[in-house]
Amino acid sequence: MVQQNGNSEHPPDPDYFQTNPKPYNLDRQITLARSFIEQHAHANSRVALVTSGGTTVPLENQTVRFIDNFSAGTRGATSAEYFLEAGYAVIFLHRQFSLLPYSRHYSHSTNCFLDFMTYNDAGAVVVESEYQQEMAQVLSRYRKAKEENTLLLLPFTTVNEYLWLLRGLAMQMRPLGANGLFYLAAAVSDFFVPAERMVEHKIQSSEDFQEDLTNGNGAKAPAAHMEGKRLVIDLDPVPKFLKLLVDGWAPQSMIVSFKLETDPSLLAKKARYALEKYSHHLVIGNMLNTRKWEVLFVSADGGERWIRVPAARRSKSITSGNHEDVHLQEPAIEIESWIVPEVAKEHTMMIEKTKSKH
Ligand code: 9Z3
Repeated sequence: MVQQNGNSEHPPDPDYFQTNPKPYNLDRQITLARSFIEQHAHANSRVALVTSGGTTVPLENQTVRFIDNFSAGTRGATSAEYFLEAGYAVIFLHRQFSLLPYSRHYSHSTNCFLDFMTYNDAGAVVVESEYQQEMAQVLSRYRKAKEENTLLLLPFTTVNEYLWLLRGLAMQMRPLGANGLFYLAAAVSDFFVPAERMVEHKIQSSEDFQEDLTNGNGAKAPAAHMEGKRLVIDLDPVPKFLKLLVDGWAPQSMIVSFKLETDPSLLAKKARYALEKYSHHLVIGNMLNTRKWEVLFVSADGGERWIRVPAARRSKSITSGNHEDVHLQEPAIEIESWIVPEVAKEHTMMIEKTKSKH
């Protein structure tokens, strides 16, 4: 049953969903998710909701300008493949046009996808021989996911779309109980422009066109406006959705969040802080510059451990100038191939614990 606001067992949803508009295609996306989840719940399979890519914060209703969050979608798309390999069905909630499972091997690459192609003697387009073997493997895994209907792709762009979708999907996943897993790799905006403070039209940079700064209802100061030649942006905090997810939307699922930092002295502290604040199961900390080589697992049982892929392929290069620039080549192993089995193992333990309670 869908949790209603005001239920005394759980904190009510904040005003957020009353005051920020439901995305026009939400119902269609939730309907797709419902039948996907029903199929896998019926088979008693595990379902992972993998979030991926960055959310945007539009500055105008008819959006020309927006603020973006860093994420190519590599963590999410790569992890989704390993979850599928581990037997999970995957709902892939991703930033539109960011990396996707399987196609990631050929999109966004330094090679254009046409560089993987050639002509055979008969003039037909075929895959270059050097890519044949790897592409055959990727293709077979992709086809298996399609045939078995184990991968559902759902796109978002704005933080508002993301939050509505996350809430809607969490409610649909409830019947899965402990078989549900949330793997929150998306880079979600911490600040946003609430609908009531969003201007309708493109903000004019020219002082000659700045007369109308109201948002139409005149009630609240617009979040972005020009002061002379300066653009001033004043953002609200995004509600702490992780708290809502853990306590209200998906209390029985396993919840894994990622913590992104750039200052190494803060990573462990901030990851532990998040875990204690939201009381979920696992925080995976990563640094912007080393995220493909190492991650820090911080668990609810107090444990902290680094997972590092072999350092043999690391190289240091000295740039001209006085400072040393650490240049990291692609790692030899995809770190997600180690992260995901660890997460799945912890998920198994959680499921066992839940079973033994009943
Ligand atoms: C991450 O930390 C992801 O691992 C990355 C992946 C965004 C670094 P890429 O897609 O990058 O491989 O290029 N995601 C979580 C980021 C985030 O917004 N976390 C919130 C926080 O740090 C908590 S949910 O406060």
